[in-house]
Amino acid sequence: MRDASPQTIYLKDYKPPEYLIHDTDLNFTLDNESTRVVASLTMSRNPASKADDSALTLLGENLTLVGVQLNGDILSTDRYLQTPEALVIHDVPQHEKFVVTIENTLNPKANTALEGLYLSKNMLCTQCEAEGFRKITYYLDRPDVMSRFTTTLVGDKDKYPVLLSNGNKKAQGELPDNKHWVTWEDPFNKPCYLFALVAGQLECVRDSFITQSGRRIALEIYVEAHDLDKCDHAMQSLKNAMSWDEKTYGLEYDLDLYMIVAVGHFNMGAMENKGLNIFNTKFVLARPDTATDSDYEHIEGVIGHEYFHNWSGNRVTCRDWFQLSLKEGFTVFRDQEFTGDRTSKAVKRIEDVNALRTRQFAEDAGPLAHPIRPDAYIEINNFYTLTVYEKGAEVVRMLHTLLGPQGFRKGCDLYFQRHDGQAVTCDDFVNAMEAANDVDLTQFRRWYSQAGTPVLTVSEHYDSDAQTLSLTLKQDNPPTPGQPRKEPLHIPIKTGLILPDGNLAQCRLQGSDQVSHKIVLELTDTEQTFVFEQLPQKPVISLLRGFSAPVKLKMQRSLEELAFLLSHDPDTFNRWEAGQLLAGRVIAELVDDLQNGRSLEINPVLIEAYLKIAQNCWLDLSYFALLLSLPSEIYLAEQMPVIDVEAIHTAREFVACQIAKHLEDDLRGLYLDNHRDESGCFDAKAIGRRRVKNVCLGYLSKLDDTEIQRWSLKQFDTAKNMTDQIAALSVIVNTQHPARATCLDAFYRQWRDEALVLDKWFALQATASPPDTFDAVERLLKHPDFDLKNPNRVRSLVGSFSQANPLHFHAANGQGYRFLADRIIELNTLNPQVASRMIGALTQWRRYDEARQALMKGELERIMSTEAISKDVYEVASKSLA
Ligand code: B3K
Ligand code: ZN
Repeated sequence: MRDASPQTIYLKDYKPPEYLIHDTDLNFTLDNESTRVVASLTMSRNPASKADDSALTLLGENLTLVGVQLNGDILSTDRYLQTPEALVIHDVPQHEKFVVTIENTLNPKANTALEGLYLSKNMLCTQCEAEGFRKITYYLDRPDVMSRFTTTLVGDKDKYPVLLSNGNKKAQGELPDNKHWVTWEDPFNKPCYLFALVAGQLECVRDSFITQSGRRIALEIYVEAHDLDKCDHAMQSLKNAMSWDEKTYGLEYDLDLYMIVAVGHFNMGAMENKGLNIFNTKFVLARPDTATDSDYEHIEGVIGHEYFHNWSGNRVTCRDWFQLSLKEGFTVFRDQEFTGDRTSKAVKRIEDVNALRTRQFAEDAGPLAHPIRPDAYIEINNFYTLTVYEKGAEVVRMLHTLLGPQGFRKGCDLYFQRHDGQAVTCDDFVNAMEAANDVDLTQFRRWYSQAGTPVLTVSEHYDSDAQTLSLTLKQDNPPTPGQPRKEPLHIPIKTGLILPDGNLAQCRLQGSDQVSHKIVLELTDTEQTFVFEQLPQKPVISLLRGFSAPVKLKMQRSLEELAFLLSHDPDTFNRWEAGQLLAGRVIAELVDDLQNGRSLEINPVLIEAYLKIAQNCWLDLSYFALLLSLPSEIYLAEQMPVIDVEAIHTAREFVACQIAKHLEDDLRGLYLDNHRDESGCFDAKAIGRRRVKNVCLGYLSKLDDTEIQRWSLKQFDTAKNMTDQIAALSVIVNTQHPARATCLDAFYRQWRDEALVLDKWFALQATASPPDTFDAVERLLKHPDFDLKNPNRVRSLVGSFSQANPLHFHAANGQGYRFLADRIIELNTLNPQVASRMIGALTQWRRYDEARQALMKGELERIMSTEAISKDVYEVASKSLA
């Protein structure tokens, strides 16, 4: 245990920086174990700062200081003070510019936290966001200090033939002893979290893009030689993103060069460093036989996300880290729309809402709940959360809904125009939206400061004499840690009224002269009644269309009404949602039967509804595949007051078997119709066919039929693309297939040299349902290809098991919890960021029965007693227990 608990940082304590850094001149002499950094910082006092301290405090961690100069004079050690976290230089000039020069060394190889400058295999690379730059040199490491960077890299020609940093290459040359150097200059002011360097033996794929104003941008993707054949899709995605941002937001790229480097060791997905994005290989590399259709989509989405940050994040950045959602929520919204436009809007929206409702809603209801703009943190890396990112994107989406696409675009234009080159706040973003549209968003701002998911309770009353439908909406904003009482929020609710013949009725709202088939109700009070007029027939209400607000909707619906919406709602989201609610209700009843010792019987309404879906003709096949899919165990668990993982699993399996039995002919027909040899094809139809086929195979495999077993084996053996191969393997692993062991082994031998595919092999076994899963996970931990120092591998085994295998992770004897806590304790010293991410599965302990609660709490307490506990782990574990 630490002696004192770590310090909490508060938004209310924000003060402008005391000093500014105008120019940052960096010189690196690269070495895997001892890199030398000379930083020359041209600085001055910040006139906006009220402090009057003549000392300058620069932050630095894990650095070996060699020397300090002020305006060229070497400072004796009494002129400065060194602490474990800072370098304080006494008496710097107060009225004129001055230059501080610092020389230090650091050890990239020892840096297993992968923050700052580190080694990924033989490649040197950096990750500075949020506060990693201070692990490279002493600096004002905060986003509101923006500076012009010039970077010179010096290194051995054989070890580091490629030397990259931000901006444009200015000069290069040769040096004695087989060394060379390159100087990079970034013409844009930037905070140090956007700094990057990469050095190593890399190969490059080149292309170019002509902007709307006619400038040619060089595009370069750097990978290891072995991966050169997996870059085409990433390059095409980058070009798609560049033209989408021009078309949708009128935003053009600013430098002459855009570089992406793929590295195998990376804590997150990717990083938007100016002109030099560094990516996890997972979001760059793809070949039809190594990457699934979903991988292809995620790659395009993440490439888009990092590219869009060039404006929403880099040109306009955050004043402080509390404002993180300013760039992340907005950029996630932008990437969601991009992917929706590139693939299927309906499917993308459903996938995003699914992720939000399973993971973010849990976060918002648990001990770590925080607003999208948090007001306190211990370790900022813990706040790169689903709330800041995904709920943040929902908040931006609500602005889009309230202002309409044109109003929203006007607001964005004004935001970029006002704040280009600045470090600003979430309020500045909303201010621009208000000013551009002449609206008052005072109440809407509460979404930024209030945590928790609102519960929306709906009641309706149809008056056939008056021909009116009254809709009463009530919002409840539950208390969250530190926020016992909440104010009502401004909630946009997209609504439609569906007539018995399936057509949309005209909405005539009392007190408004607007008449339309679609309407946005704006709920601003705790309770409000909306009256629709001139309705001779009682319509079925379709509420919260497109999931227009991140809320939990509570509405009494009969199964028949849900089946009606599933057949008729023209809103693709609500149509799918009706099916999920229907299936969810049926499964919940079965869970109740199981808990009360009753025998299980399938509700025929569900079978009829699924038959209808299967027999309908669908244009968007990926959407069709989603309609056919049951809600996940994790989603079902979210709906239960006390989660019963075993009953949920059994009930859901029972329903899947019943669907397979009753729809067997249709499912077989669909499988055969959609089973084609089009492995290199990635158009919507081919992807959709693979999805439909594989959902059908999943159902059919529940039948325990030897012919179906032959189908899956054949699909596994002959698949030329990863989507089909892994889908077949998944079915084989999750059923009592006689070829299970052989197939797993064959897959391993086929792919042992492809790290990303091997990750899938680990993940598949970690998420399997057969009873021997835990033993397999323990065995895999000792597998020669398992490596606790590689975050992708940790996520594929430890992350998948704890976060995506509720049945086995929550085993009643607590072995899953113990396994996870042991890994977290090991990771605490190696990589605190990855360690603290893994705690998530234990944070939700209050949702389980008493016995499990005690076991989970016990493990959290054991984690808390870890020696030399990191800030990251301390914050999440202690708040989980609080
Ligand atoms: N901005 C980075 C995330 C950095 C995380 C630091 N712990 C990637 C992104 O959101 O685009
Ligand atoms: Zn981002």
